[in-house]
Amino acid sequence: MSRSALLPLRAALALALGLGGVACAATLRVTVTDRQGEPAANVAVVVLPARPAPLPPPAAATTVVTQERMQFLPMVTMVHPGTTVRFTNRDSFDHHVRGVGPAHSFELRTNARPAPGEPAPEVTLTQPGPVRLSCHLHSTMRGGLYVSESPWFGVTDENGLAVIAAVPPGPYRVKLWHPEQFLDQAEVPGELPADAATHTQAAQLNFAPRKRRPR
Ligand SMILES: [Cu+2]
Repeated sequence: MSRSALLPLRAALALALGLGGVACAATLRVTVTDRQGEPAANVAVVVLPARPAPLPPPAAATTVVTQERMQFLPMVTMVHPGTTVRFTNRDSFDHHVRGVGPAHSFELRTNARPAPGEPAPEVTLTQPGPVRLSCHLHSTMRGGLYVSESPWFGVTDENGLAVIAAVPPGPYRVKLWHPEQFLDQAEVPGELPADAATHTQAAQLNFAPRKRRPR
C-alpha cells in the first residue's frame, strides 16, 4: 500500500482510538414536511443505517399514553420492542381504546378518573410495527404507537423536527409513519458523512395530516 493510501487509514484509526469511537456517530436531524410543504408534527421517524453499530439491548421499560380532553397524549409514542404501554385516563368520562396494527391489536377500557392505586390497563408490545389508536366512544380521537425495528428513532415536534442521536456514519434509509396516513410513505435514502457531528435530512409526507387542536 502506498504512503498516500495509508494516511486516511491512519487518521481514521487515530480518531477511533482517541475518541473511543464516539466521533464515529452523529446526530441526525430529520425535518419532515407534509404534502403542502408545512412542518409535519407527530410523525414517527425510523433511521435504518446500512451498517448499524451493535448496541446493547434496551432495558424493559414502561411508558404512559394519557387520554386527556379527548386526545391521546402524546399523539404518537415510539418504543423499543418489549416496552409496556400504560393507558391513563385524565378525563371525567370513560374511553374505550382500540389499537390496530399488523402485529398488535387490542381493546381496553380506561375508566374516568381512576382512584389512587387503581391499576391502569397496559399492553406490552413485542413486535416491530405501527399500531393505530382510536376510541370507540369518541370518533375524533386518533393516535399511534410505533414499535421501532431500529434503535435510532424519534417523533417530530411542532416544527416537524426529529433529532436522533448517535447514528452511525454511512448510508441509511429513513422510514416515516403517521397514524392518519392511508398509503405507506416512500423510504428516503441518505448518507451520514463520517466526519459530521450533525447532519440534516429532509423528508416529506405523501399527504397532509389534520391540524390538531392546541392543548
Ligand atoms: Cu374516548
